[in-house]
Amino acid sequence: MLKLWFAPNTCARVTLTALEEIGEPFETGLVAFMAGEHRKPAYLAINPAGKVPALETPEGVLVQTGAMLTWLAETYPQASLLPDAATAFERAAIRAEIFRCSSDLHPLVTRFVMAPMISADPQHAGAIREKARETLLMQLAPLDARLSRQEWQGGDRWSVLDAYLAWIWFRITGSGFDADAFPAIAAHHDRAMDRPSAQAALAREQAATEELQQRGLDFRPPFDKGAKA
Ligand SMILES: N[C@@H](CCC(=O)N[C@@H](CS)C(=O)NCC(=O)O)C(=O)O
Repeated sequence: MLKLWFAPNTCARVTLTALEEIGEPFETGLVAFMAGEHRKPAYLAINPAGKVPALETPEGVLVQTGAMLTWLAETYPQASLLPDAATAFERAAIRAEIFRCSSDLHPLVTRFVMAPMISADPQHAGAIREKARETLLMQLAPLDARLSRQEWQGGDRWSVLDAYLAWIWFRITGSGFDADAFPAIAAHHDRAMDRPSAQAALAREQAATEELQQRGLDFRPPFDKGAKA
């Protein structure tokens, strides 16, 4: 059986949503950041990078959200996790959207949300956050334009690309990014979170959050505004 290592509110939500969308039974393992579990040998044996998510599969452990999503999409084609693609170019264009989320947007999310953790000098946090905000404005503009013309990232059908963008939007608006700047992305986020697989992922996160709270290990990022998921 598949096992996803995760923590609530993190990018692991995207893979969690993909697994819920597939609908096959899977296990989860909760990583308590506040207890430093992601830096302890037991978890480093699963992902030596000390990050979530990590997916245990019958063939071995997969790390990197984009790798997990493409593996799940190929392994469970009936779930149609990614947009249809008939040619090598179309498949590459879909990977470009995954890389956009994992390589361009996610690092900006980290800088915007976790600015005090990026530099050893706390005085740099404001500048880091502002630069990330400016770059996010530039990078999200074409996505807002696209989503004002079409319902989903891939066209007229939901895919995990939508779950990925919805997580990015949740994270930055939860940290004070102006949601009014991109009304089409804001509306897309709400559509994406209405999906039963997204709601099921949130329910698992909620249970994990309650477990962490009971252990006194609930994690809130520095600029958390408590945005709705
Ligand atoms: N490129 C990785 C990024 C994973 C990542 O940065 N995960 C964050 C949570 S969103 C994490 O585990 N951070 C803890 C740390 O870096 O100490 C992916 O796409 O899966």
